[in-house]
Amino acid sequence: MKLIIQIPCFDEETTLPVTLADLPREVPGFDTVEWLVIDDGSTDRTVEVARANGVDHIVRLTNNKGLAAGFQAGLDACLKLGADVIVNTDADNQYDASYIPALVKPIVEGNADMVVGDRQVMEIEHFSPLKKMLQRLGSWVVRQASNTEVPDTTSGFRAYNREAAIQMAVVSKFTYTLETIIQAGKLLVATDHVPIRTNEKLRESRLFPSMWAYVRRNSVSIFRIYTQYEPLKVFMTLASVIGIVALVVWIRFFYFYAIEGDGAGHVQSLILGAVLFNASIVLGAIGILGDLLAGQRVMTQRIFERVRRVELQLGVAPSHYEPGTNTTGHPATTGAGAGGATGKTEEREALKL
Ligand SMILES: Nc1nc2c(ncn2[C@@H]2O[C@H](COP(=O)(O)OP(=O)(O)O)[C@@H](O)[C@H]2O)c(=O)[nH]1
Ligand SMILES: [Mg+2]
Repeated sequence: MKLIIQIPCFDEETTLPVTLADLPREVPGFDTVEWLVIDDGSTDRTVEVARANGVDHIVRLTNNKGLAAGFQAGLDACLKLGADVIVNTDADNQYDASYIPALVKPIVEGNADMVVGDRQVMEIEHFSPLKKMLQRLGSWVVRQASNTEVPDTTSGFRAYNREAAIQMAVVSKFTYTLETIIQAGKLLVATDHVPIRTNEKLRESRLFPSMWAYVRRNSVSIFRIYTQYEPLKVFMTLASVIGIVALVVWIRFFYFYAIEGDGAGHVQSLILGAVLFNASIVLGAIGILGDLLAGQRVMTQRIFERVRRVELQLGVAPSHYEPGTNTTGHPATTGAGAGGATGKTEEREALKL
């Protein structure tokens, strides 16, 4: 059994050594534990630092593509490098790496496909009350949309087994944390969570430079993801609310028209009711279209999953891959398809190109 610990990085030369120093090389249930750094177009010495600290694998994106894309590229590479389980952690050493064995335990025991580390946000001192509140609201919305019980949905400390990783297809640009949970809830992925601890803060969040950025980006993400996955619920609710207002306005008009005999003085209500009724119909139609698109998306995702399985079977090499410096104890490029040029040749042969 092989565990790969992946770390998405963007300009992390200062904190990466601290994070790597804490990572385990042995975890119960695994024969090998390897480290993979995803360098998302860093302009500092992240890659050199990663090499100097003995990482096994590097995925080096040419320019900055954002955390969600980096995360997805990492998962893909880990699968192609033959990982049975993938752990994701942050480069700023936010998560206490000594909890990795606890994080992977439900997977090793066969009770979960994906495990999310629960930071028990309410107890983190350096989180402001507003951040805690948003965190709770966001987590609640995600639980509603995903039918899972994950308490800390924005936690980046995660473990995925092969099956879970193969099924994940993140399209959000900005966050993968919320979307992967919703997908897990909708796909054949069993989700669990374990309590974990966080370390002292080493630096400010890069993803959210200010509280306002945190509020804005998280609200937009939650709204977008929720409407993407539950369009019928969102638009039908809106349509019903507006439809009811339209009815109330119309009833008011008919009251004056039929009972008081003064319809002419209340034409505005008639017009307003018609406009609202129209809006309600349009929203309902958007809900139906959204639902059709969501259905299409599930089909596309299933196809994507199968393409991935075929790729893994063929041994297609990971893209943007560079071997790291750790060669002690195991060849760094074991696993299906690893090894740059050779992998590519096999892939071409297999595809008869
Ligand atoms: N791939 C990638 N990773 C990023 C980017 N921005 C931040 N990260 C990584 O995402 C993780 C979390 O970032 P951080 O700034 O600590 O945000 P926090 O989760 O709010 O604390 C760290 O490992 C960062 O290196 C980015 O643009 N691309
Ligand atoms: Mg952080």
